[in-house]
Amino acid sequence: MGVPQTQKLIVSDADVTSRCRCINKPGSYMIFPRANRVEHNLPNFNGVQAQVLSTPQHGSKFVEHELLVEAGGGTSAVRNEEFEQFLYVLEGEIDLSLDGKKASKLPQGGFSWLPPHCAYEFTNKGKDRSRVVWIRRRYVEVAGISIPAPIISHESDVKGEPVDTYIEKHLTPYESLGFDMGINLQTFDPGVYFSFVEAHVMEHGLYMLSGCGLYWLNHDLIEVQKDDFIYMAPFCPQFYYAMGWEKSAYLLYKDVNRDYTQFL
Ligand code: UGY
Ligand code: MN
Repeated sequence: MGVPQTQKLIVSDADVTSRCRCINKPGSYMIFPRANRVEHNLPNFNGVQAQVLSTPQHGSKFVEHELLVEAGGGTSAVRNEEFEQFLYVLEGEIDLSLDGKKASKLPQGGFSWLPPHCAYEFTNKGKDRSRVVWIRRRYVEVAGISIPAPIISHESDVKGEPVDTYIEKHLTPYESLGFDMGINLQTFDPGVYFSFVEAHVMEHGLYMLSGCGLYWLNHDLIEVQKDDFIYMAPFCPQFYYAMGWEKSAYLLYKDVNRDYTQFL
C-alpha cells in the first residue's frame, strides 16, 4: 500500500517543527512568534481578525490581542466595557472616538488608555491594514484614589528616562497610584543588558517592536525578535541582552500599584 498523500506532505515538511520558535511553559513563560498564531473573528467588529496573545486560560490576569484591522474595518458598534483598556498602533492607523466625540487619529506609535466603562469606537480610515495591540484587565478600585481620565497620545510625545541600563517611557503615568496598569516602552542600545536578573510578582505581556535580542527566562536562553509576543508569569526570573546592529524596543504590560489582596 502506498504512503497516503497527507503523510507524504508531512514527511517532506518535517523540518518545520525543528524551526518552530514557539515555546509554552505554563506558569513560567511563553514565546509566541507571529508565524505560529491563528486568527479568528470577534463579535462587534467588522473587518477585524484577532490574534489572541494572552488570556486567563494560560494564567494571565489580563487579556491581550493583536487586532488586524482591514482598511475600512473597526468596531461595528460603540463598545462600553467594565474593563480598563490599552490600545497601541503597531502599523497603519486608526481613528478613535471616545464618548461619541470627534475622532482622534492614532498613527503608528499612537496609543490610548481607557478607564472602565469608557465608551469608544474606532475605524481604520487608511488604505492599508492596521495592526493594533489591545490589552484589557479588570481595574482594581481603591477608596480615596480616583480613577484617571482617558489618555490619547503618541509615544514620541512621552519623555524617555534612563532606568537600569536602558531608556523607559511610561505610556501610562503609573507614578500616579490611580493606574494599576503599567505600560512601558523600553529601548535598548545593541549590546546593552539588564544590570540584574529581575524576579517579581508583576506579570508581563511583552510585544517586541523592533530589533532582536536574547531573553533569559527561568534559566532558558531564547532568541527573540521584532513581532514576537512574550508572556512572563509572576516571579519568572528574567534578563534581556539586546543584540544585532540596531536598537531593540518592546512594549511591556505590568500590573502595578496594588497589593494583590484582590486575589484572596
Ligand atoms: O519593569 C520591569 O519589570 C521590566 N524592566 N521588566 C522587563 O523588561 N522584563
Ligand atoms: Mn520585569
